[in-house]
Amino acid sequence: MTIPHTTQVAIIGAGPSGLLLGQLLHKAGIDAVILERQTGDYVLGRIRAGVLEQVCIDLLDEAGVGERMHAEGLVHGGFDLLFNGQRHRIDMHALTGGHNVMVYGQTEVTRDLMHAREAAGLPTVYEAMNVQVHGFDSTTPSVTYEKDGQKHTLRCDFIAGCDGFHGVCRASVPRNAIAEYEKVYPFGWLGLLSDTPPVHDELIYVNSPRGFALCSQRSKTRSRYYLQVPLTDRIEEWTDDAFWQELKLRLDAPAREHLVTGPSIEKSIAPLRSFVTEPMRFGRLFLAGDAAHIVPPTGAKGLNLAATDVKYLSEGLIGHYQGQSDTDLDAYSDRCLRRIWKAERFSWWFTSLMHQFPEDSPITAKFQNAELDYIVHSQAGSLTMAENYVGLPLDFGQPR
Ligand code: FAS
Ligand code: PHB
Repeated sequence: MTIPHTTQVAIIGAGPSGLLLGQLLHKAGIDAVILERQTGDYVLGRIRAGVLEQVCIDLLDEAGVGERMHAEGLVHGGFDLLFNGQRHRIDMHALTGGHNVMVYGQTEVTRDLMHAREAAGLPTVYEAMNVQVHGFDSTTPSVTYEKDGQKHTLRCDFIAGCDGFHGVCRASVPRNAIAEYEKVYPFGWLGLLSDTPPVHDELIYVNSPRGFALCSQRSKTRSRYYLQVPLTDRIEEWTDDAFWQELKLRLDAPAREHLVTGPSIEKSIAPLRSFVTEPMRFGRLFLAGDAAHIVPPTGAKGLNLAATDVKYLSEGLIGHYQGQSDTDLDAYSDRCLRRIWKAERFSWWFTSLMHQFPEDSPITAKFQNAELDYIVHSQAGSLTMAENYVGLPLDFGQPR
């Protein structure tokens, strides 16, 4: 494939943000080139999110890549909270007037988007090295990169920084032009993927004196489990047997009896942080997804926030090219941040409610159990959990 040296939108990163943006722009007849530093297989090999909000599902449908998701994804109307040895179901479907979530792995979302891009013959440069962004404070930005030892320049109208938390785009913004808000949690999540049937037909979030655990899934035959572990833990220290043993110690009797263990096909430890960049626009450079914000995965918001950023950014770019109006582009950052901060607050709150913090005194566990007991026995408490988990409406709290 011949890679153009000029395009309308240069997208940095072929994760879900970059690929979804590329697909929505293509649908609107807007040219984009995606530059990705890894190989496609490497991107697919990163095991991450598992739960899609309705807003994300609708966007994937709008992008024309929802067919396999609807065929293979699992619609969940609720999830369980396990604390004090008791399991309680949050009935999201009933509480929110019919809203659900879809269990469909980020790997599959990414695969569907990659296949759609390939099928449309759209340009993606994998293993693009030393990507650098230039002139985004002018009307003629550009991106330079190296591929197979050759240096290239891509001239463009706009740059979409979809390059994740460790990307180059946010790092290229002058420090005096950006505010960064961060909270790092004193523990990590040890995740294990196994080709074993899920322990339950819905997710189980566990607050146990030994630490948080989560029983999730990817299909009826593939499960995803997480354990809270100290930041000092290394993956080499965790054998599969040690993982299953510890998980059982954090579950209730029914789950222990139903748990099917087996060899891990992936195992990794992820750090947890809350992080937000303000603003998300710098002239002709727009940050989207993990490039601009990170949530602790407890609330399953990371991928879903990325999708909303991309929705707002695609609307802004389409308005620029088709409607000759920059109103939506100018509103991009504020629209995203209004939604981002509410998801950040929910993710922080849910993380604080479910995890053991090293500095906590015994009274904190009492507070946590009291709050969980209130939530599961209060209509208002259960509703606040449910409406945040399924995702607030897109126009929630937006100025009229
Ligand atoms: P990504 O980080 O997915 O993609 C960015 C892409 O940019 C990558 O492919 C990277 O290689 C590329 N890139 C970076 N620097 C570059 C450069 N200089 N040049 C070119 N390309 C560059 N969310 C949930 O909802 N639930 C979860 O359980 C969950 N678990 C997670 C576990 C881990 C370990 C991590 C890191 C994140 C997790 N997340 C989870 C959040 C995750 O799903 C993100 O929200 C999602 O990947 C965001 O997608 P992107 O914004 O595309 O960023
Ligand atoms: C997952 O399946 O990876 C998953 C599900 C829900 C979460 C976090 C991760 O809150």
